[in-house]
Amino acid sequence: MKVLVTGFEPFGGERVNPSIEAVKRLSDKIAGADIIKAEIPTVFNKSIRKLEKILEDEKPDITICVGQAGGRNRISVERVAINISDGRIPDNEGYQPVDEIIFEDGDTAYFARLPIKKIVKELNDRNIPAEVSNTAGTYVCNHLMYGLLYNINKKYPNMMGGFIHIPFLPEQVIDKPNMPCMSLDLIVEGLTIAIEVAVNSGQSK
Ligand code: PCA
Repeated sequence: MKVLVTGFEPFGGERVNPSIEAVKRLSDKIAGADIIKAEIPTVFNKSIRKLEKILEDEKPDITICVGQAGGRNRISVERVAINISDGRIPDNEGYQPVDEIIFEDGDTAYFARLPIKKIVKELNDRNIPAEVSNTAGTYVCNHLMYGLLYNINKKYPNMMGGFIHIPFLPEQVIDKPNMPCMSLDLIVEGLTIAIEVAVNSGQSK
């Protein structure tokens, strides 16, 4: 089994993005599955095009995209992606869409194709704070999650896939009093557990 895991480049004035830092540190094999890692630009449209190219080349069985959700205090396993982009800030190439449809022929929303509740339960059972989140926002993370699920629905019906948001790293909140954070080690452990649960549920199908 092959699992693609993606992280984003830093954006919004941050020097790091915990998502790519954590993805880089994942083992190359988890629960017997080969782990393929990729960095995605924090740019509307280009992000989906890069993901589509990797899906074409690698044909993974499971794809999990990871992004930073500054302000959240736990690992958030996203339930749904919506067919709209509305940038609070410009992306890394200066583009800021307002209420833009992502795919004209796509559904209004797609649900994650991951065992989201099982993942959250396993994380919490192993003392890692986690939740199901009902919104991935309207910025590049929702955009990429929507692009992934659109491709799964249109082209790869047997692929599992979804999105996980993670908090800031401790080093990012030094200048942000009262802002939650999570250590890189705990994030890596959490993503590893999420992948294990997904791989095991994929094998039992
Ligand atoms: N987080 C952003 C985009 C890239 C990232 O890591 C988001 O939540 O939309």
